[in-house]
Amino acid sequence: RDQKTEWWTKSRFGMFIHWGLYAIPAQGEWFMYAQKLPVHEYEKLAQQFNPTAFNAKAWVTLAKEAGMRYIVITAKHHDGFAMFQSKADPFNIMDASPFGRDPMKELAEACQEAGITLCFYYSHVIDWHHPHSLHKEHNNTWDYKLEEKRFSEYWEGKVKPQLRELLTEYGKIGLLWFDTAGGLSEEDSKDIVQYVRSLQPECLMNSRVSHFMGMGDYVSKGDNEIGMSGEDRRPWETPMTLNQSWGYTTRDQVWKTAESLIHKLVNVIGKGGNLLLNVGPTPEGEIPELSAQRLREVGEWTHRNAES
Ligand code: JFZ
Repeated sequence: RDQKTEWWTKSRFGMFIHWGLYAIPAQGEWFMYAQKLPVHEYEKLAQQFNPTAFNAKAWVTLAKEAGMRYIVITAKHHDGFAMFQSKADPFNIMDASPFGRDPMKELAEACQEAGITLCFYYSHVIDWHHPHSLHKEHNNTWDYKLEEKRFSEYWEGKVKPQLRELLTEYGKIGLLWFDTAGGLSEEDSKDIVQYVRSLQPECLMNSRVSHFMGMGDYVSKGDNEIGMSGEDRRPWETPMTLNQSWGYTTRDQVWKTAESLIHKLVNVIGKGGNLLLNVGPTPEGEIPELSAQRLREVGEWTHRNAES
């Protein structure tokens, strides 16, 4: 276990990216659920999604400038929209939007070139688009009836095939960042871990893959939660945002200062953890300039103080 996670604990600092259709309404990644937007309405966002300013190299360069060594990007968030080419489900960026490019492919290439490890966030339990996804609390109950759900149709028909795509079409993936596993059975939890192992044995998984104890290769703490030194027997990380949301929003304008970010980074790393710091790119495909600036300021500090 130690050897397997070594690249990751050594990396210390990563870039989290929440990017998807929800960038268009610009009210965060829970927009569809908050508005109880019908699937056929939400799908219209895909027809509008054309992030022509997206430049994988620019994002990767920014991560490097910030001193980050890996990137975790939302390949699919709770809205069910795949930000990659998927044969398993047509609700994906290649088939449902006019963009005609696969940003995950472009990021994989840019990361490879720059020596940054690419990782995917994949919402394996919550999926508001799929009729058969089933979560303990946060389901799309406005389009679908809970009693008509057949979870295995979602699990075998979308989740596993899409994970196979992500683990076979984009080269070596550093880790899969799972989330919100509420209601996932122990059997299905073990199944998904086994499945990922069978496709990429070296790929790490975070603890949010399952609510059953001790699963995954390392612990994801709560948002902005900084662990006590020595508290965790396993490697751990703190996921954190620059403001107060994950997906792009125009509403939340409470930004952490560069100074406070550096304090948090030092605090986390000093206690032996990793910091996964989030940006929410715009619908045009750009990391907002204010966020980029903050990351560069943090980077100036990390580069000045890095031992190697
Ligand atoms: C989840 C997602 O619902 C959210 O949209 C975002 O992707 C975030 C990174 O993860 O939200 C959570 C999940 C768990 C905690 C907090 C927010 N937690 O354990 O504190």
